[in-house]
Amino acid sequence: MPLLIQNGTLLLPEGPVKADLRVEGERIAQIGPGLPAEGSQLIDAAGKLVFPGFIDTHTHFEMNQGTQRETADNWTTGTRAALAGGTTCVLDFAEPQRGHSLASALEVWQERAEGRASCHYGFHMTIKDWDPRIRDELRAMTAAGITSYKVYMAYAPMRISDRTALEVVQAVGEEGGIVGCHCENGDLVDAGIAAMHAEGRFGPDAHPSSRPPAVEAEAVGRWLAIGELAGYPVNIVHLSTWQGLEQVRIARKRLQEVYVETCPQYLTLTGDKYRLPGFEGAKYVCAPPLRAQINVDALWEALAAGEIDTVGTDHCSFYFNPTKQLGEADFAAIPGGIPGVEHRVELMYTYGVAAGRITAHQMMKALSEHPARLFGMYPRKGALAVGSDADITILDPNASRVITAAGQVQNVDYTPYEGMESRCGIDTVLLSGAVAARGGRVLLENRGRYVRRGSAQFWR
Ligand code: DUC
Ligand code: ZN
Repeated sequence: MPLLIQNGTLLLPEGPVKADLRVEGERIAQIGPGLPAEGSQLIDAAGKLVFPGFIDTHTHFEMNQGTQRETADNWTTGTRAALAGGTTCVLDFAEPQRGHSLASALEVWQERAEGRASCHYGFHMTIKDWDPRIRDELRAMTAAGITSYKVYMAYAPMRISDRTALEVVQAVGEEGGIVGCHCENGDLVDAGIAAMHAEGRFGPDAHPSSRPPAVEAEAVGRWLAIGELAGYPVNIVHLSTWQGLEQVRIARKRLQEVYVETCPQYLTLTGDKYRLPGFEGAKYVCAPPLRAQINVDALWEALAAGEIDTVGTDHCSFYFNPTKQLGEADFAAIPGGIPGVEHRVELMYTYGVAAGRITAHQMMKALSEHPARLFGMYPRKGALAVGSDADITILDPNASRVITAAGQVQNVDYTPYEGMESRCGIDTVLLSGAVAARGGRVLLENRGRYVRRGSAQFWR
């Protein structure tokens, strides 16, 4: 039976409009005021905001940071939490083992996700090794719908040289894809950790001191130089500092095309968390680390000014007990990463839209349209438009609640957002035309499908 969403404020590509929207099968069939109700199942969206399903550009489900360091959320629990929180599609990072092919990673990730995912999904591919064999695999990756990649400037087992980064950006650019970079200078991080140890600092409060803003800003500047020399647009993942942002501004002044992602944690939390009593600070250990308030303000301003393009979570959940506690004697051994896939939409609405920092339309762009464009899914996803997939999130701006670990769907024993206010509710989530979640409760599981993505669609 067709489904009619009535009287909502629809976040269309051109702006918010009060209208109705009809879904037939898995697609949006009609948009307009006063659509006839006959023969349709009705959803009353009066007073609510109707968004194209939100896309999380950055998750790590079933990721392993070494023995006993498996993430708490797997594909079943992570995508269930995403859906409960209003996210209808996630882009997760597939990672080949060192010396293994990209195809092997794709196969593993497909196997893990297929039949278990409750929201739609695609994969970015991580490049750790670079040789003619991997280079030759890019064509097959494009055919399989993988058009985005990630390289690391930090982490000993992953980081690549600047020369390799240049070659990767060129090769992926020729394929019509985009490369994102984890911008932290790995050598300086190693030096920072060693300096903390030399000072006898082994607790979580040493974590941000070991990788200060300059470590990110230097890497952002270098990454942008690499992008400029390669002659293709590049992406920066999880930007966390105003100094890094300044590097982006310099690059854009020279007319370089660069895209930027930040995360809810860098927009809503600060580095004070690392000074919580006992080992509590470990809950917030992620890389890059949480920063001082000046960065939070700068990132919001940049989002409002259209300088930041996407907001993904970097969801990488580890149990506090026992996993984070593996680093009790040394902050450098705390598995890095925090959960967020379930709370991103509420946080962005509450601390962005309801707080007057960004508009609902800007939120739609950063969480839905831009991810779909940059990662080759637009307008099938990321738009309320006739013919687009009926992945739809209806948000109630009159609801409120307090975020707690006790009330969460994601499979982890804490949330970094414990006790924070949410000034909205995830009312109804449609996945491919079916009501899949309501009021934060998942109604339909395992309906997620792989999204075969096309070329990046650049707009800058
Ligand atoms: N940062 C984290 O904190 N965890 C996973 C990967 C990353 O870049
Ligand atoms: Zn990440």
